[in-house]
This record gives sequence, C-alpha cells and structure tokens, in this order.
Amino acid sequence: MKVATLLALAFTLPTFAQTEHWTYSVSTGGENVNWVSPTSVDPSADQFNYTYEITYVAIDVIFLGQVIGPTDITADMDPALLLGFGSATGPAPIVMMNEPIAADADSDGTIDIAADMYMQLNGKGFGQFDVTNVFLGDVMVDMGWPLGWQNVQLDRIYMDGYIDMTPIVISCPADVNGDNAVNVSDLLATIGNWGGSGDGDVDGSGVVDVSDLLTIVGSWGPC
Ligand SMILES: [Ca+2]
Ligand SMILES: [Ca+2]
Ligand SMILES: [Ca+2]
Repeated sequence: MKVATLLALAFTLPTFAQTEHWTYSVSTGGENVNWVSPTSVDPSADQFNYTYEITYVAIDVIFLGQVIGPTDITADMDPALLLGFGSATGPAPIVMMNEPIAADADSDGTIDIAADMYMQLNGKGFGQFDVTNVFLGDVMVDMGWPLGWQNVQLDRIYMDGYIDMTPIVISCPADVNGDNAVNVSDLLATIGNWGGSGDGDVDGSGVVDVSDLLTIVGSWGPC
C-alpha cells in the first residue's frame, strides 16, 4: 500500500494545454458580424473547457437626425446571455452559444432588437462569434430633462468580450502515471486509490473500481 501511495503522488494529471484567451470588440448596424479568433487551439483535443463573456454592450441611437451614443446598456442585459461556460467533448467543432434573441425593451408590443447569436470553436480550432439576422428597430428611451421619453431609432450595437478556451488532450487514459505505457505501475496506482476518485479513474466514472482495472488490462502496453 505504501508503494502505491508513493506512486500515486508521482502521478500526473491529463495534459492541460495552455488556455487561449481571445478578446473581441464587434459592432453591427444591421450587417452580419463574423468574428474569428487570431489564434487557434488543437481541434483534435479530447475535451474543451471554455468560458465566454460579453463584458460590454452599448448602443447608438438616432434622435432628430443625430447619432447619440454609445450608451452602455450592459447592466440591462440578461446575465444568462452574457456569461457562459462549459465542457464539450472533442474533436471540434463545438457550439458554445446558439441564441436567437428578440427583445421588446420598451414593452410596447413590438420587437426593438433581434439577432441570432452563435459562438463556436470551429473545425479548424478557431473561436468564432457570428451575429446574423440583425434587426434594429425603434425604442422609447428616457432622454432626460427636458426631453423626457422619446421614440428613437436604434442605429448600432457594440459588444466587447472574450472567450477562454482550454483544449485537454488525454492521449492514453489508462496511462495513469503519464509515462506513455500502460503497465503494472498503473495497475498498482489504481489499486492504491481503490474506491477513490481521480488517479486510476480511467473511465471517468467518478470512482476507481473494477471497470477501471479492466480498462487498464485491456490497454496493456505502450500508448
Ligand atoms: Ca418595443
Ligand atoms: Ca503508465
Ligand atoms: Ca471508474
């Protein structure tokens, strides 16, 4: 048991590639947005962990022929739309967001703003943010004293944000200690952590048990 414990301490976790942090700053006056990240990650990774956030939303409006803005409306947005995270099985493409939006911000019974928001890691490993079918209508806004509430035309919407993407490569899950071979060391490690979680849980079921042992035996040899 003591040997197995020592081995367990020496084990390495699956290879976590570096997280790519991609920032974007896009806007649309009705035209499509097709943003693509400047760098890519390995599209063949086994798993992708991601976080995306839209950190800033602002609008320009037209009132009496003048463009007014941008006005920050981030705080008025649905937080569930602005922030998302998850984990998806590779290979890419994976879809992070697929949201058709249609809002009646001034509650007058007509849609003021609509768009299809689509965020993915594309098949080549690049982050992609597409905003299509953009509709900018008119909306009642409080222009402040002395103008008060006025009907204005939405002219442009701005969105800034980021995507964090971490590709995870598990080249040989039964290789518990990461030495590129499945052998007795991996077997001992698994037995040493029997009934536990983490090291030796090669099938990712959350517990180290006989199915992990069978997987190791079935993957015996070099990776
Ligand atoms: Ca409306
Ligand atoms: Ca090994
Ligand atoms: Ca297991």
